[in-house]
Amino acid sequence: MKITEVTLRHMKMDLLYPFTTSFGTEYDKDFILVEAKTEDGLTGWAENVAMPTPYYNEETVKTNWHLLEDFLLPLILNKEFQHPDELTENFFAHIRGNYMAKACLDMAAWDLYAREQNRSLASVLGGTKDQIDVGVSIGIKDSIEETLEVIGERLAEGYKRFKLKIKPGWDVELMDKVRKVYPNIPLMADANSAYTLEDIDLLKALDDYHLMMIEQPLAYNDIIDHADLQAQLKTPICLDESIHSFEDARKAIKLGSCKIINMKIGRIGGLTQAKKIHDYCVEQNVPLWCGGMLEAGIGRAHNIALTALPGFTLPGDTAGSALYWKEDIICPEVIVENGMITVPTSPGIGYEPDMDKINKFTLYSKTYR
Ligand code: OSB
Ligand code: MG
Repeated sequence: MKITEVTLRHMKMDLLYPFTTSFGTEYDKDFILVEAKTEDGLTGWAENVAMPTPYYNEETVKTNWHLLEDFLLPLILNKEFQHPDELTENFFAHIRGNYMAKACLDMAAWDLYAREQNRSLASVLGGTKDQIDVGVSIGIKDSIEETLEVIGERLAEGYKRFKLKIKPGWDVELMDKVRKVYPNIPLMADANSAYTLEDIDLLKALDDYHLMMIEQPLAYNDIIDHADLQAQLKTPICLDESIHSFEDARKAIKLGSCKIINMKIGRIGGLTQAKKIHDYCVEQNVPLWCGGMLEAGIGRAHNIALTALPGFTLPGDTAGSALYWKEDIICPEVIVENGMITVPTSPGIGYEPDMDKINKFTLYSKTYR
């Protein structure tokens, strides 16, 4: 297969509701959409998940455009490859870091590879599920009452796991009040690196609320202090920000820095690397779930396909389109029914890109040949 043309689009879509984490508030989604064409006339799609600001990780929309235009696209355009594994394992192997930039081309190549065989992306990745369980990530609100209301709505919609964003001052009291109203829901917290080991007493206090896990409590680049913390906590630690590669996952598991991993395709450099981490976690008995980056429909479609793999044993952050967008960029939208999404079986990502919507939300585009 040979990719002969790639169009990058700088997209901007308003979020229906602002999303607040310990590192900031998002009001809209500003991202790069990738459309890759082959010499045989196939089209593959992917979303880049770098954010406009370097607050979640160090990559941004601008650094990703730079990496794509000046380094990554010249390495793949008009180059023959047999399998999408070759992108990250071969063409990009000498480029350090920049996982989100690499991931979006890997994902477009996987979509093309599936379409070439007339198979769904889930099936070519080794997916075994017809349906996947879905959880929801609930941002920091103005009040605990408002949070309780949102949990109630999501519960009624069928969501199977409730992740609450926490930060210093929005943690123990929040969990205490939520557990008084909802003693048994599958509940977890995500700190996005808002604490240090000096907060050990507070983090231990969270052990009283039988949380499924606490996600990334300590520094975004740490696996040493997390191991120390895990040894003192009953609640399993799940790592998000700290895991960029198979090697990071192997070392974190070896050190006991986490008991669960949040897989984000963008953060770890694409689907080839995601499969490697998946297989290792299955071997090591480490539960996995698929995280989200507030993707629009095309990014979500990749997350849904990956979640069909058997090692994704916990509900992921793949909530339906209706929680983010007035209009999504795929047809049909991502629908969550009884807390589940049906994994599409049509070729590639399995959702049709909606060109009218895509054009409507495009600020700027450029085609590379
Ligand atoms: O830490 O998982 C995170 C969104 C943006 C950046 C980081 C994170 C998140 C989410 C939202 O939690 C998950 C989603 O609904 O897509
Ligand atoms: Mg997280």
